[in-house]
Amino acid sequence: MSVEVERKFVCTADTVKTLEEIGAVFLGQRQFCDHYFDTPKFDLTLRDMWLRKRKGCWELKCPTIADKAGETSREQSKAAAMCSRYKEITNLPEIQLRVKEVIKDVCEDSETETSPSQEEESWIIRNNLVCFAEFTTVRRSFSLKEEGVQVDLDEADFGFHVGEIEVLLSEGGDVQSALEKIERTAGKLGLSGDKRVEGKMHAYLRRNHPEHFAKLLSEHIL
Ligand code: TPP
Repeated sequence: MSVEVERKFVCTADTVKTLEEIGAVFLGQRQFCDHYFDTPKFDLTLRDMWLRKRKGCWELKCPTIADKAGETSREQSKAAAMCSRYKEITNLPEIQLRVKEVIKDVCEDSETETSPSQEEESWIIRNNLVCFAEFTTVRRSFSLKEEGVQVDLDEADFGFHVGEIEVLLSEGGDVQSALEKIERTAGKLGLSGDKRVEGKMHAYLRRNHPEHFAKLLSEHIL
């Protein structure tokens, strides 16, 4: 399990040039389609849990325990406020356990022998999970090697662009130093502004599920 610390930013026509100027190395471009799942009552996302299938693999993003990352100064608090921190779980049995903690299986497990893909399918059905969002992203990735920071420039197929500065930590890793690396990178990129920038899912829900979007906003999840 890893923890992703990231700051989203508005990507402009100059971003790639600036990345080159500050010595970022282009890692490549890839394309992926995300399918996000939840119950019809949105039991997962209303708990800030984001279950998706990307390139055939299941991933669950869920909140880290509410730690304050030991912020001691105003600058540190501001850096933390600009960033999000999520646990990323990619091990399917662990994902199924986490989901089960939230949603009690609607039907009992069947006794019949099933293949892994059938088991996956029946897990989705048992938990009444449905796909509520599907979109494709073209991602260009850059690395700032000396900082251990990755910068992704995402273009979603519904006409939305966003940049992300991110650091991946193993569980229990140094969040404060990750925040500092992100803050330094944001400075090098000349990012100003002290408001969080919305992500792809934010923009997708605003357009496609306005009622659910409003509910997530009122619960301070988005
Ligand atoms: N990002 C911010 C800045 N605030 C939030 N409350 C969330 C995300 C909530 N959230 C956590 S994971 C997730 C969402 C909507 C699903 C998409 O994650 P995102 O980091 O936007 O996409 P990725 O870079 O993993 O493709």
